[in-house]
Amino acid sequence: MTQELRVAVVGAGRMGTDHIIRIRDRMQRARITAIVDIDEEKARTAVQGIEGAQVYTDFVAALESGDIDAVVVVTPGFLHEQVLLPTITKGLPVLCEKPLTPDSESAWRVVQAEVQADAKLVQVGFMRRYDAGYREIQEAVRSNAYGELLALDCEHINPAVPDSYTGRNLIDDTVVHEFDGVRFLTGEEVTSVAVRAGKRTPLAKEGLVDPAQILMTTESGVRVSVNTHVAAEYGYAVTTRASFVNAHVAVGTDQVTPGFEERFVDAYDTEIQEWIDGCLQGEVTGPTAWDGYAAAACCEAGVRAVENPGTEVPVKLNAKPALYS
Ligand code: ISE
Repeated sequence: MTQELRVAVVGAGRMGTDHIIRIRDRMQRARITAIVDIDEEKARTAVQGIEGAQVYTDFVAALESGDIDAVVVVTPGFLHEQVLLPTITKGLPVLCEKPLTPDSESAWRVVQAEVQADAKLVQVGFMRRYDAGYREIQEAVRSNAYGELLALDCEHINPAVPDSYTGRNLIDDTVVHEFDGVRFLTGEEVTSVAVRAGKRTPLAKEGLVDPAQILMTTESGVRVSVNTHVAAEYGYAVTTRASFVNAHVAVGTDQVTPGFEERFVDAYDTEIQEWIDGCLQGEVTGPTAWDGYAAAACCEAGVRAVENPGTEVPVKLNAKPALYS
């Protein structure tokens, strides 16, 4: 068994840099041997202080270098597939920041590539599964400590979003976390999505429903609401209140941070360390390509719902391959 995982990080933007610093300074049993970015300057800046790491502008060259055991992909979502497919063919584990890919058709191609390889190599970066509060709720659901789960009421607040952010991104960049979170907490698929619009903040980006309320239903009928507000200026906040028959559990209610990096720093650290240790044992234990595909299918329904406020849109899923059972 390898004692130290040699990691290539693909993408040296905001989140890529965060993961590079995390692996460099805080993770055990891993070292970065390659940083890949089409912008060579960015990669050169990110590689500073990392002994022995090489800079690449071409991912395939890094993959073929013989110097990496695993890959972390932190490029924009529309570039994920072109990194994931050759990595799966090569048989290396890969942690892919969310979303897996921008739509369910391309996400399904990733699932099919794993089925073909007969190996679960991809882990999707749904870091909330590693958050202590989320794990507390999931444990309460699993143990039935307070009776059945009836409803989840969530807040998802961002201080600001980039100029390029659209109604589609509200769903596939922001609410994608709740789609996965709901699947994680309930152990069920989301069956439908609807969006309610209301009074807009004067700070809302043109054409954006902000705040918005995203409503979901799960297979057993758990009712979910997610209040989004992405031009909040005052900070970043993510809360979840789980209502059970005999009690409620609320998490994140007293946490307002400048951004998601601070709010989820512990979750990211746990996520990446568990991933490293799993890779060294030859297994990927976190959210799979199937989870990424299912979230993409929810996003597709969500985008239609955001375009048609008030309409309940069903989530369409292909049958789950045996690899993920
Ligand atoms: C960002 O990429 C994240 O992952 C944050 O958690 C989310 O709140 C934000 O909306 C996304 O842009």
